[in-house]
Amino acid sequence: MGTAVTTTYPTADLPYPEDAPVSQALFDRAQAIIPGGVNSPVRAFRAVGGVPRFMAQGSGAWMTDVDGRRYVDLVCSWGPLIHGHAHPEIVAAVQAAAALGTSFGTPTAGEVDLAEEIVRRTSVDEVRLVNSGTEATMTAIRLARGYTGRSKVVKFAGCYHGHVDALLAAAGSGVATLGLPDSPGVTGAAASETIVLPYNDIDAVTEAFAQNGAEIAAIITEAAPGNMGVVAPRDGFNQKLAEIAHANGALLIVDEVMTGFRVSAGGWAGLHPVDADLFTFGKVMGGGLPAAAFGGRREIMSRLAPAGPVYQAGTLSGNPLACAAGLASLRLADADVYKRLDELAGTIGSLATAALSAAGVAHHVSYAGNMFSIFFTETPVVDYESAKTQDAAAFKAFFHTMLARGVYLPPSAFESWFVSTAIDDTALEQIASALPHAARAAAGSQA
Ligand code: KE4
Repeated sequence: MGTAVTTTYPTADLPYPEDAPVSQALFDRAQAIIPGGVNSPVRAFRAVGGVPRFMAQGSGAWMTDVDGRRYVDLVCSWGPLIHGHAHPEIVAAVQAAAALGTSFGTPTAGEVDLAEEIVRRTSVDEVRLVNSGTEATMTAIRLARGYTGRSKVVKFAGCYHGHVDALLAAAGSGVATLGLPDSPGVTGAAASETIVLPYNDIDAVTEAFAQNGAEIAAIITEAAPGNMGVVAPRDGFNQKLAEIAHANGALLIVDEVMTGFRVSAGGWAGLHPVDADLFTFGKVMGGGLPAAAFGGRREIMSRLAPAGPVYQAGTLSGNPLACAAGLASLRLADADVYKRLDELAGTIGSLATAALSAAGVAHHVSYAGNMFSIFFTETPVVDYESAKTQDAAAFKAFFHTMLARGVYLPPSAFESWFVSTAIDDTALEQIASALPHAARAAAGSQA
């Protein structure tokens, strides 16, 4: 039974040494029996090198690794933890649910409460709870194909919608991080049904529909992509996608797994309404436990089993502990929380650009609400091709210097940074003190 690690490295003793012996020992064991030593590729530090840090505990804005080193967390479990680690109300909700039983395989009140909270916050009529964003997007695609009777799907290069066969073409996130030429194992048949277009290019979408319109079931897009680094949609892009799809008898699926309930109470669509037919959700709505969802117009959702013929199922869908965590997280997320998340993202982005500018490092901070990332390039980044112009060596030097100085960034330049309301002045001071060193390291890598 793991025990919480007490910090043996007071933050005053920064920077941390490059080696991480306890993480290394665990990583050696893990690599013997888990492919790549991790249960999700982007955690493996492959793009930045070094030993992935095994975390022992989190508290508020901080994580402590198994070597006892504390970090301000700017990954937040890849988005879910808008209130930080081990928020007492979320922990209490999970503990109370667990004491009543961990799973029943029956309907429970908590999943109705969570579904009602999602419907209240968004434009969907109905919602189905699942266990991961991948399940949500996979099923939304199946539903769109079932509803339209068509098979082709349009996606955008650099967008990542989970490891769904049909959507692993030119995907972002870990696929981009590892530079994988798509993914072996995805059959030609699956990939042939996918049309990959450059992001933010509405003319390309118009052309694709001119050529394939009658066969296209849906367009799927990240509401505001965070998986090629953060690249906001051009003004009106998402709504134009809806117009083109609907003019051709297709559906628009807006993937809010990352943006949902993070960038506003109603996600990206809460800031920029869009006439989408289906939405997917995840991350924040699970409060750090496995929960995701998809929802949309009643006439489409009612095609889903057992109401309709499109099948989808899940042993642990609507799990009581995940619903308790998600509901607690959403109920805590009032207007002040979203205001604070926006303030923190602005503050940290400004500190980063000040440090990088002082060091003479070509870069720009790219925002989508309170999601943001730093592109080490002079090229304006509007899509995956321009995102790939960033200087990987500069990011690597920057990342490791921040890590050594107690700030945990996503170990990939093709990811979003995430803030939590638990980031207080002490945490901000740690970030602010690390940034000039990291900026100089990035500059040095370019020398
Ligand atoms: P999951 O299956 O990982 O729960 O969700 C897939 C997914 C779907 N849609 C969007 C917009 C997403 O960002 C994701 C997953 N995000 C990545 C981080 N960029 C998860 C981290 C990981 O793969 O370990």
